[in-house]
Amino acid sequence: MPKLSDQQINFYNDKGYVAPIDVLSIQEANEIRKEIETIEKKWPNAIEEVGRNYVHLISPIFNKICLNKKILDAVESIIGKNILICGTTLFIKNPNEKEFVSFHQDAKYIGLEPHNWVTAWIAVTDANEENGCMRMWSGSHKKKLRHHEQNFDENNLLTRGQTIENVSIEKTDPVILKAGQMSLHHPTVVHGSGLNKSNDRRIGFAVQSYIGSNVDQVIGKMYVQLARGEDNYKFHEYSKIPSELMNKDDILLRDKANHELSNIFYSGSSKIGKY
Ligand SMILES: O=C(O)CCC(=O)C(=O)O
Repeated sequence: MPKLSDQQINFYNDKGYVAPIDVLSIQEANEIRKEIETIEKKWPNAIEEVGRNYVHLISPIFNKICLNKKILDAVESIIGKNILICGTTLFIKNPNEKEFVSFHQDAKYIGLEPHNWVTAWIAVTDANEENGCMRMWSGSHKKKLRHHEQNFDENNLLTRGQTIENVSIEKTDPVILKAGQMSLHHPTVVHGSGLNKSNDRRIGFAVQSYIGSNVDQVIGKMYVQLARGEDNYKFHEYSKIPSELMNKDDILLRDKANHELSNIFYSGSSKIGKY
């Protein structure tokens, strides 16, 4: 499928997300899982906690996904042809653990303005109601940013445990994806996800986010790559594409990028969480 159809674009504009979109083969999705599990085995902790961010700066396989033509074609339908990759995050929920993602809006603490950006959530494994797929509050992106409590729950996969209270599950749509499919979601759509009650891992790789070149970072600094088109604004510093897995120089840059990212996510907070 090349660009999104008019029907898909209308769905996104109306609901604040669109899914499922076929982007990777099952073999490609399995290759990503293998890459994750290789890193976990050879370099324990490298992609844990704050290390779950910017994995595309230390792994050519992840970097290649960010540049995938099918993904970029769909993203272009939403934000236009000048596209930067400004960050990635692995959202992993292991079986028998208690991880969840509270209902939140991405735009609340991320500092990306204006909101000409979109998050691509790529399913590395299947994501369904049993294993805690994302749930979207359809249409909630049309209202402004809401109040978020900062709960710092240890099982919450969000930095501050930022939470929009009293979202009723009935209002939300499950985003059910097969491994290799993706969803796209809007900066202000309210979304979250529950527990993984299955016997296998639920793994999502989020490009968080693809931004138009006109989008600035108003809180701190992010390291970007040009995915498509031109960057006439030059708001950001650039990172290079990694040539091998876990190259020492790439790790240093990734650590620096993560330090800057923490400054953004915890800006104004007296407490720092583990992510
Ligand atoms: O992986 C999840 O369940 C939530 C991810 C998320 O909140 C996001 O990609 O913005």
